[in-house]
Amino acid sequence: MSLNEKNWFTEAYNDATAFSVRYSRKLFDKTSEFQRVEIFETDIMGRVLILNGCFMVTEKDTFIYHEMLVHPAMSLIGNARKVVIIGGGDAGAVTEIVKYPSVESVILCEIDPLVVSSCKEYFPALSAGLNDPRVEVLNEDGAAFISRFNEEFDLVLVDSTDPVGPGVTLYEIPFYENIKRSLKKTGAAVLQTESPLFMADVFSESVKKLRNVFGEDKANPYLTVIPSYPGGMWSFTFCSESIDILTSLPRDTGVSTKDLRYYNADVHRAALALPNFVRQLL
Ligand code: AAT
Repeated sequence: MSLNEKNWFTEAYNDATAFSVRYSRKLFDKTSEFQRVEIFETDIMGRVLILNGCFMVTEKDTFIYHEMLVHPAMSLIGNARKVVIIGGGDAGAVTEIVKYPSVESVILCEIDPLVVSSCKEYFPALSAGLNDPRVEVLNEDGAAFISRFNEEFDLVLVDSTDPVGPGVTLYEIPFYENIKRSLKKTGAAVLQTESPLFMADVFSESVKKLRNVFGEDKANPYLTVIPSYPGGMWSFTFCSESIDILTSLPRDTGVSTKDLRYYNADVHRAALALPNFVRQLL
């Protein structure tokens, strides 16, 4: 097989590295006021969602991302009732959250309605959680939305794009301060904080800003592996005034990890182990 054959979709990470997937069909290609949304059918990665030229979802590995975004925090909070997801218009995070019987309301605040509508059509299993009556979808800038609340939410998830275009405000200190204010004292936030290997600066800056806002020992990254994201090694950062992710144990939530494909108590513990080069970035 050669890269010169046609139908390769390539995400260029920079001038010298890229990730390519060969597709059998292009299913969708529209441009909203925020970004270009493309969906391809591929043999190996399943359907893939590309926003502005970057892989956001592949059917092959997106379960790792969404399970690791949602379940560590939900297991530690134990009885989360009110949840907000900022970004995440593919609704994969919503679909994981609605598995919890304790959840009473989920707000999905995705700036771009085109992402939600296209994913509903082309990723029906991933976005199935949108049919749950507890879920409300808002099309608004997540930074503006979260600035309006005071001690309201048990969990805020930031399932955002990289710090370009509409995603820029989601990497700034005022946004982090507003998340903290919107959380109940017993609540937590989890943010996707990029690749410590390929986006070391963004990772390092984000965690430092979060520690600045929440407290030095109250914002802690954990790691997983997402093959379709730059560098493969991926980080999330857990922030909470009252729950210490480094010492707390997962609680009984009514969701059995036997029904999940990635997350379990051993994976939870292992995800907190940080390699030396990652520690040095903090
Ligand atoms: N679930 C994995 C997919 C994503 S997509 C992130 C979403 O954030 C996009 O749909 C984008 O429209 C939305 N978004 C961007 N900026 C804002 C904003 N200011 N307010 C609300 N939503 C926003 C995450 C991929 C992770 C990175 C991969 N490299």
